[in-house]
Amino acid sequence: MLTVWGRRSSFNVQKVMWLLGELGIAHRHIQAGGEFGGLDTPDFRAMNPTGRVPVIDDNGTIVWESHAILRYLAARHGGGQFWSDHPGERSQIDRWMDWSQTALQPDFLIGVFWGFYRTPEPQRDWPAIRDKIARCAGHFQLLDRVLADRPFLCGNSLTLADIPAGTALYRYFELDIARPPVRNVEAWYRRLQERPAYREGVMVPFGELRGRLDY
Ligand SMILES: N[C@@H](CCC(=O)N[C@@H](CS)C(=O)NCC(=O)O)C(=O)O
Repeated sequence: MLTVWGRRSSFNVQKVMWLLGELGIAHRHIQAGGEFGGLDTPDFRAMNPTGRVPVIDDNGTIVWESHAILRYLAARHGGGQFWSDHPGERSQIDRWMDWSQTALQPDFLIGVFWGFYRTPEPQRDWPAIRDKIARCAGHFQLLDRVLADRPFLCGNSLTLADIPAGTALYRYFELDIARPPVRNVEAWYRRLQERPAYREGVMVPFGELRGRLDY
């Protein structure tokens, strides 16, 4: 049986839990990292030398790095549903995954979620937070334009393209921050919330992380 390591409160773990739910793969889940610890043991480091979650073991195939896991799961278990076999179509999906990891995630997860929510109030760097909130507004306005003529980032159905950026939506809309109206993104978020795998994997209350700078 497939095993996944990683605490449910981890953004990167949530991407994987969401896809596992979409694929309907029976799995064993081991909470690890944060308050659960376990990332420094020799056994864990032998699986993932970086000592981070998520990690999966799929009958002896060990994969770490959330996007590598998403691609592995889609290729191994998705039958072309979430990640196309066609190189051109696949690149459409890949570019949104890479954009999320290199543009949206640093500005939102590091800049806003860590800078604002996870940082105790007296330590908050407000000019930096305001800058990151504005950058995120720009990112979501960009997605809003893309979603003007399609229900999901790469067309009519959910693909891996939606997973990294879509995982950010729950926290983005829950945080007490200024947001521009982004009607198409809001409609996309409602569509994602209709999916049980999204609700269970991603919509995990995160109050325990408020003002907490250590993992
Ligand atoms: N680029 C990696 C980042 C992995 C990462 O930084 N994971 C965090 C959780 S989101 C972690 O393991 N932190 C240590 C901890 O939770 O104890 C990925 O996408 O998987």
